[in-house]
Amino acid sequence: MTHIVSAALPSAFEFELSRTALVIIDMQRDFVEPGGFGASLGNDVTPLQAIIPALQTFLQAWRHQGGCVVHTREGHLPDMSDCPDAKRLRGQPDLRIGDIGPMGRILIQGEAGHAIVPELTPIDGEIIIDKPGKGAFYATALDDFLQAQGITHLLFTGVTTEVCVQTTMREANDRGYVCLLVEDATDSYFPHFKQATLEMVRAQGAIVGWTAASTEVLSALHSYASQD
Ligand code: TIU
Repeated sequence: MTHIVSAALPSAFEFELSRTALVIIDMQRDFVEPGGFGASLGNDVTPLQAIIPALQTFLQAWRHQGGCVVHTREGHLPDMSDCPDAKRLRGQPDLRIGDIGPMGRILIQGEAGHAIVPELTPIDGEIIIDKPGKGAFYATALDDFLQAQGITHLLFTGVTTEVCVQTTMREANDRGYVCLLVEDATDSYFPHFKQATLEMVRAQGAIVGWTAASTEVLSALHSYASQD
């Protein structure tokens, strides 16, 4: 069954549900709630919470259709052996990675801040990729998992648009996946960075991928062009 997102930019985007995964990047308390990693960097994190309802609606519809779902979480082992000094020591954050904050140790696996927000909690059968980097393919089994599932197309959502989402989308593009970024299901601490990312991924005939609103993808999901 081929679904067509006619309103996608820069052109119509086609996908088959059985070969497409919804990738939800780093919807963790550490990025969207006060007291976490995002806030420690000096960001106002609350605007990011605005995408949760659209993302939740999209996730529920995708689940209902039986689509593959991948959740990612950025974070480090408690002994921080997977956190390079180049990452831990940069900048002048209020709290560094590994320091104790109001949601536990910043960006450390198993801590309260590392958890995915309750509205988007993974359910049985959905894979969770724990990643030490910004890109979800670096030092993870994501590519192997997607290959084993026969996945060729990825729908990207989550935070932040120009950091972990864009990095992962570029990694995916180079690995041969056809990518679409869901415009209202991703956000940045910097609105102009989000806008720039949307524009740069779809420029030059979708040099990195396509973009579309969640409602456009969902209406394509509920209709199809042809039946195999
Ligand atoms: N700081 C920031 O904008 N983002 C990250 O560090 N990680 C993710 O984007 N998930």
